[in-house]
Amino acid sequence: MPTILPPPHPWQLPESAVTPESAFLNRRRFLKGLVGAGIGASLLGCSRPPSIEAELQQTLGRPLANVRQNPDFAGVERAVTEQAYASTYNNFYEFGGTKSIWQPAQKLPTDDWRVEVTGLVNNPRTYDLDDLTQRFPLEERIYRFRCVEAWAMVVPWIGFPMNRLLQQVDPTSAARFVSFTSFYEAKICPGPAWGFAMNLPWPYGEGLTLAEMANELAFFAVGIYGRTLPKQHGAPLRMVVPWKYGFKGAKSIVKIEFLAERPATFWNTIAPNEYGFEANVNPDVPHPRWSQATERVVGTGSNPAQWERQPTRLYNGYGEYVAGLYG
Ligand SMILES: Nc1nc2c(c(=O)[nH]1)N[C@H]1C(S)=C(S)[C@@H](COP(=O)(O)O)O[C@H]1N2
Ligand SMILES: [Mo]
Repeated sequence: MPTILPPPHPWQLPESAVTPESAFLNRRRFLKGLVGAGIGASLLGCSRPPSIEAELQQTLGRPLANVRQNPDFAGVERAVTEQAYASTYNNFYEFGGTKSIWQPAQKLPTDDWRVEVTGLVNNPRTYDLDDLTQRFPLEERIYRFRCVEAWAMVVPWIGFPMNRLLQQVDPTSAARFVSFTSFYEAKICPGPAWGFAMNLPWPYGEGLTLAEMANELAFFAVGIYGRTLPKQHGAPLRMVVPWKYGFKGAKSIVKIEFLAERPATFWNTIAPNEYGFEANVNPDVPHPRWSQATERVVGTGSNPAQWERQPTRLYNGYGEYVAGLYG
């Protein structure tokens, strides 16, 4: 790795440099009670509207109707993360290299979104958003979420299993891998400040094996907290692969391609020794520069540096669904 390469994640910065503590205190104080989890959560319950509240609220999507709560994923052993945290503490490097990209990400253009499904499939096709949300019944799933940087959340996603789309496009027998490509336009996406000296491998892309995509946990999200996805979460369509580190979940997907060979992916291209292709959550496999044995639970206190630490779980706690895919 060249020495000029700054951190792809702000791992060595003190937390206070990434997310000013005062901002969190303010959000905590003003947004507590504003945002709840789940279908139909009211976002209007707060009597005092400071600017951050109004501004965050403007980033939220429209309420989604006809969403079934999937009883198999109705909750985990932890509380759902408050949206005031989840929707203001994000990774979306197209819009900057810090956790605080929720405002810059509003530049993402989402009108007339199209997703092209192509490659080794019998029924290639391009979907618009209505196709996706009307063709595939929407369900809510509460999933654990684990970033490779060792922070974790619990997120109420709304969307549909990847398996549904898989059945519809019908991969050929030659298909072994799937690549997922995020939106990118250089004039809209400044990238991280440290990226100026590097030719980053845009657009952001991720990949799965066909078997991983077919697993019942693999999910396409079009919503979160009862509404369509805000831009900072990867509107209007993003991947959710809860047994893998968060970077595997590409945001704002424009293309899905079925392939015979493993695709190149964004972080794996930048630093293959730090970001494997498989990237299953595993407490016993440390990142080269930090332990993965524990994780910080986002929102468990006003100071991110003091967020509660909990043990990391193999496959992020989803071994019963996915262990059979490996080994
Ligand atoms: N296109 C794109 N997708 C992305 C990223 C990104 O920078 N660009 N960051 C990834 C990482 S590292 C994480 S942890 C999750 C964060 O998702 P969230 O902000 O919705 O919590 O998005 C993933 N998907
Ligand atoms: Mo991440």
